[in-house]
Amino acid sequence: MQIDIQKLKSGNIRSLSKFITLIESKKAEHQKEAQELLNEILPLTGKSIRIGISGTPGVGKSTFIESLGLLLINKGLKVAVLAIDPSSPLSGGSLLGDKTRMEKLAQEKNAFIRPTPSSGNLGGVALKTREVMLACEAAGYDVVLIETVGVGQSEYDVANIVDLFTVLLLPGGGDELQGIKKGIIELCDNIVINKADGDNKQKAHDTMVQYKSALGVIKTDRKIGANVMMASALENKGVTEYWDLIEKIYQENQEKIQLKRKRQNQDWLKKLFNELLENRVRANPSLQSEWTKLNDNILNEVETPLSAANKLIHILFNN
Ligand SMILES: Nc1nc2c(ncn2[C@@H]2O[C@H](COP(=O)(O)OP(=O)(O)O)[C@@H](O)[C@H]2O)c(=O)[nH]1
Ligand SMILES: [Mg+2]
Repeated sequence: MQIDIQKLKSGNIRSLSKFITLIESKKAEHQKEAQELLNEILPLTGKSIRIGISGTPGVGKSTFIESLGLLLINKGLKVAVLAIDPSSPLSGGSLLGDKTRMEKLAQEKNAFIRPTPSSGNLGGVALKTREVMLACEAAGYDVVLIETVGVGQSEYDVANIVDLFTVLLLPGGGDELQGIKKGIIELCDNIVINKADGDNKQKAHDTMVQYKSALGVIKTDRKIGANVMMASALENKGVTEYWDLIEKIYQENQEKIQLKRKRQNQDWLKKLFNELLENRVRANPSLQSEWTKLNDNILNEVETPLSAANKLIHILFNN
């Protein structure tokens, strides 16, 4: 596939779309080509603000992203929205009232909205999303917003490709009620109590106060911010305040953000090495037959697990 990097760099949508198709292709030759191109564009990447937006389905992620996106466009910024495809079987099909299409934002020429496949092979959901994010950065997007599906392991993976991770919550209701794992709250940088409108305003305020005290006790060096605010994505309230806060966090934490990105890269290297190794192990027939034999030995208690594991390593590395 012919992709002109100069054109990509100038923000040509056709080149960007072609590049993304290449990144998402399952064909080995395309993957190789995509990796070569990604290496080539690396110097053009890293300049965007990378934000993950998470929260249970229906909480208002897409509506919030659309409001935020329009705000950013008005500020003269180019915005890419990568939505982990909610219509996939993984998330149980699309939901009633889903605003995934973000119709108003989609009409803006400085907005690029793209669903990313939610079933990944290598690296899970987030690897492809990360590569698409890099392609968008090379094409000059200033902000990349990633909408997650709101459930499961993919949340953790997405948190590990963005600079700041925001969780949207509904007014009232405990964590379990909202289907939010405690771990997600622990790794997020911002909590936004959405739908703080109509009869829900007071409830939203109470929820905000509760989470403020909960966040205060969580300390981890992976977090950059720790703040809780209210918003109404529907009425476009609190969105400006949210962005002001993000900008402030960026200005004050440049070093931390760069360090976080380096750590993420190292985590990815480790994760991908382990996955590739496992794939090779699975594809190695002599190892597989030996594995079955040694497994029997262990079950029959004629050999220790360490002795068996060492034999497998010998086969794998020929020594
Ligand atoms: N009242 C109210 N409704 C909202 C708000 N944000 C989103 N919604 C509605 O909630 C439903 C789900 O929104 P959507 O953005 O698709 O949620 P997502 O699944 O998290 O992406 C839609 O009917 C929205 O109109 C809000 O701030 N206030
Ligand atoms: Mg959505």
